[in-house]
Amino acid sequence: MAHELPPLPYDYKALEPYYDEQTLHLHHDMHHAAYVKGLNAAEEKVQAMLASADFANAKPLAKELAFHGSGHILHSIFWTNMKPNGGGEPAGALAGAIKKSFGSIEAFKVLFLATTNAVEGSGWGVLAYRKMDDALVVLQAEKHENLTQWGVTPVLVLDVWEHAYYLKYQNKRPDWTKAFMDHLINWDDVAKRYAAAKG
Ligand code: MN3
Repeated sequence: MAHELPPLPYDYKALEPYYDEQTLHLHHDMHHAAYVKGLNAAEEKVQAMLASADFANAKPLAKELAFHGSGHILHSIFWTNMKPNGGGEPAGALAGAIKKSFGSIEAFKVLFLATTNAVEGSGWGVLAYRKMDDALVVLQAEKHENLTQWGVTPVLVLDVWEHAYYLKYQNKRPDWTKAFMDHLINWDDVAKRYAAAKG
């Protein structure tokens, strides 16, 4: 079954002025679409490899699966992590879990933004749930797939590839990440993802 580009849960203009319509079009319609296409192509090539019993391309295909697969998954989370008139504070079980893992909501926000702003080159800031010890962890992803831990479920992701913010924010990455936290973050979606990951 081929993967499909999920539609945005809001209009392309809905996140203005903090996330501009042009960037959203390019980011969703071109960049995310390319990861979906890349993942489908890689999975087809794996099937062809299995059918042919010629495994010469096993290594590059594994890399493509990791890169395009992670790109598709992270962007699919990212769109729903934003909403018009977002921001504010988390509530309920998610707020309790954040306080347990990071001390306070404010401390989490500072850590998450510092971690995200410090990504070298293209990547993401990630808040993930780790079932092993019932903890939340803040991680970076370089590109889409490097620097993760095994066995964590991302619940909040913030894209800091230049394609995510350069048209509007240019080199001011911290302005983009602050706008995301203050005006776009959809805590209800993060809470839903946290509850699902916790199971
Ligand atoms: Mn992106």
